[in-house]
Amino acid sequence: MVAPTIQSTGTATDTGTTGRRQRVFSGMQPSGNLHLGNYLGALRNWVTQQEAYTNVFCVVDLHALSLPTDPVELRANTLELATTFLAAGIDPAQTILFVQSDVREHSEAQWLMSSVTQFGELRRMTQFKDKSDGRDDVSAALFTYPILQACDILLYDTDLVPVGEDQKQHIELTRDIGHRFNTRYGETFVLPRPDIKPEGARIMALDNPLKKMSKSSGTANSLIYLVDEPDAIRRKVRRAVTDSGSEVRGGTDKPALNNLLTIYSLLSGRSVAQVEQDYEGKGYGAFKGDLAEVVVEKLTPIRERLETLNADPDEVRRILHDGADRARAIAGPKLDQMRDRMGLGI
Ligand code: ATP
Ligand code: LTN
Repeated sequence: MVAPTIQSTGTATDTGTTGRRQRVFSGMQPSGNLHLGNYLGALRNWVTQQEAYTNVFCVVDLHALSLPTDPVELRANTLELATTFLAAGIDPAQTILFVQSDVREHSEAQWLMSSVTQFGELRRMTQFKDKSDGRDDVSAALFTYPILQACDILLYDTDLVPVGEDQKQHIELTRDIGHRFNTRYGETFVLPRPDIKPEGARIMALDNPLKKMSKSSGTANSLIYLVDEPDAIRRKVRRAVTDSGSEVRGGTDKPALNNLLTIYSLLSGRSVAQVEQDYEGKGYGAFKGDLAEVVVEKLTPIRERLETLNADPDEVRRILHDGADRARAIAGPKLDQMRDRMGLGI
């Protein structure tokens, strides 16, 4: 039994089947500093679409426990990630921003949903295969991780989930198990769609355009962090690999250039074709020099806001606690409904 098929991209004009304002949910793990891939593939879209939707964004600290974590580091990373969301433009006045473990409904819902999830479905998840790398000594949490992610999404009657390409399979699983619950116990969940933009959904490593830019498997020169100082950004862009040839023109045999052109285009607001035209006859050197400045110009305000917000962590904690209260007010009744329909409690 599989949920009805879906399109992966939603638009701000979607009204959904219920006629209510569409709800967006997304989350990120507090597993270290955010990089340009996280920003262009996910966070930037959260911010730009904020006014068109009702939004719920979450720092998924429970998910971070699926790999070995140091408690002190986890707590610091959680605060830092939430602060980065705010610095990038998430507005707590219009958006619910909270820490996953503060809303305990997620963990309870996970157990309930694990009873409608098949072992074989989890075994097919490519992120599990990548992260476990064939080893048996990984945690059971790494295996059941997608059930918790499904609960994050389903508890909030989510219509759209803005993520990068690598999360598509998890959203499909969310639909499948949500649909199975609905069929078995009665209509309870909205089935969400992934919102994956065609551009920026898979930013590649600067030193290897065949691998995605990634926190956990990246080398120092493969990624640009949102908190990188201008000089570090310039150095990394200068060292980024390019393809053979000298013309600034993308193409199927130019993975490195395609990646740099995508980054330039998304950050400058100019289309790839316009950028190619701008650099006709100018060569890689000029292009990379300007690309570095485009990145510096976009990331500097975020880094500066982050520094300001870091000076008042109690204010960030207050925003997160308020967000958790608002999240609980939605997730609580949904969990009660699940329990009731499954025959739990007397
Ligand atoms: P890890 O390598 O530890 O899995 P990550 O860098 O891939 O981490 P996540 O925390 O898994 O990042 O992802 C956060 C969000 O950023 C997700 O929506 C994911 O799809 C998106 N994302 C991650 N890497 C990229 C990338 N290279 N290009 C575009 N989007 C990305
Ligand atoms: N699995 C995601 C993080 C994540 C998430 C979510 C994303 C956890 N819960 C709910 C969207 C919606 C990741 O690894 N990036």
